[in-house]
Amino acid sequence: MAYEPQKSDNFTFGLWTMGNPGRDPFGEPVRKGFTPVEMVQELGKLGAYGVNFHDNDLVPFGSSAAEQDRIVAEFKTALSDNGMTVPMATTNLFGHPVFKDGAFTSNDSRVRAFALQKVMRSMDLGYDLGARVYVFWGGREGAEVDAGKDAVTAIARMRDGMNFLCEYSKSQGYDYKFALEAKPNEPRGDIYLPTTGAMLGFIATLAYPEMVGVNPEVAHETISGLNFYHAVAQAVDAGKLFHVDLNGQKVGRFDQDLRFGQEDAKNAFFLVRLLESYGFTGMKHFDAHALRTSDRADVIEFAKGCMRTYLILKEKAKQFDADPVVQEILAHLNTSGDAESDTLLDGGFTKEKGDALKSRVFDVDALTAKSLPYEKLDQRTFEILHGVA
Ligand code: GLT
Ligand code: MN
Ligand code: MN
Repeated sequence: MAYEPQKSDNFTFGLWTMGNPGRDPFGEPVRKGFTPVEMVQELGKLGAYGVNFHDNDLVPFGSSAAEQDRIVAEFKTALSDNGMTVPMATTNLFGHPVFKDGAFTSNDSRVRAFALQKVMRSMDLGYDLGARVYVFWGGREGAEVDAGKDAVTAIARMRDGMNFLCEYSKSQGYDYKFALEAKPNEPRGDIYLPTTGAMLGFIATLAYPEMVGVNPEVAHETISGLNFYHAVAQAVDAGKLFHVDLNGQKVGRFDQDLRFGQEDAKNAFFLVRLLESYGFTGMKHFDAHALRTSDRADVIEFAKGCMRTYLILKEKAKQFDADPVVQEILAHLNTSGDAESDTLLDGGFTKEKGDALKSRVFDVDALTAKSLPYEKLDQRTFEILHGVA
């Protein structure tokens, strides 16, 4: 069947995605969320590769060691019975009231220490279940009242936390890769390190930058009107795209976490084309949930839709790249220039090249006159996306 997910597609879902019961800040749950075991069963049938979890998605906060052992054993059985894996794990450092003013960035060193303890324990749990990517989404690491927290100190505390945990990972012999997930706001008024680009800058300041990359999310960049395709491109260029959170989002709304491709199909298309053409081998994680209006049957349709949309866009990317009109325009756009300029630009600066370039005379009118048929290209893109031959 066309667009049927395969294990090799590396599609994953967080336990909190199909587990979402449709609660929002204004209303109570509308459905019974899928339990971890139910999710593993359903997603196994649909062809997903695995599931990801926060410590407390699987083991409720405050569980005893015996309860944890029982839950984990049952979960492991479900994973192996359904051919599913856990490629990524993370820590819930936002749900419990103790983290109401942040975890790593809390002004209270006891809260910061408790956060580290929670992450270390959760890293142990995740590693035991097979996770090799560890995500950090600092949902509460922010402020509404900047008078209360020094923002420079907050970033330094974030760095101390990450460095501590890198050391912990190394000391345990874990080969975790850490993936930092940015978000500009929600649940805090402002969250520190609000974009993927900010995260990339922060990573360069860490003690073990090679261990740490990013986990960009469509919705998080889109909320503030940024171009997600561009954000991911920068992560790819930096060799830092360790994981990606796919979903849908309208600019300027609350964090909608919609089905992948539900909004802005063109941006989703360029994203998929980017991931495919640059050979992204990590997990494509659908960090989304079904609409509050959905019942459980519709939640299954939501999960199928996320994966199906990706596969449709992957096929569209192939069509786009093979399309004669697109090829002709791209060839025109990319074959301009001349040998003299190529020689000057290739290999970087030398004193001779600098001198030659400074004295070169350009025919600026000719450069300006080159046609840029972007109207035609964008229309063709639209037609390919909408199935017009
Ligand atoms: C939460 C958030 C997501 C993060 C998850 C990982 S939790 O659902 O909205 O974007 O990826 O902590
Ligand atoms: Mn989100
Ligand atoms: Mn996410």
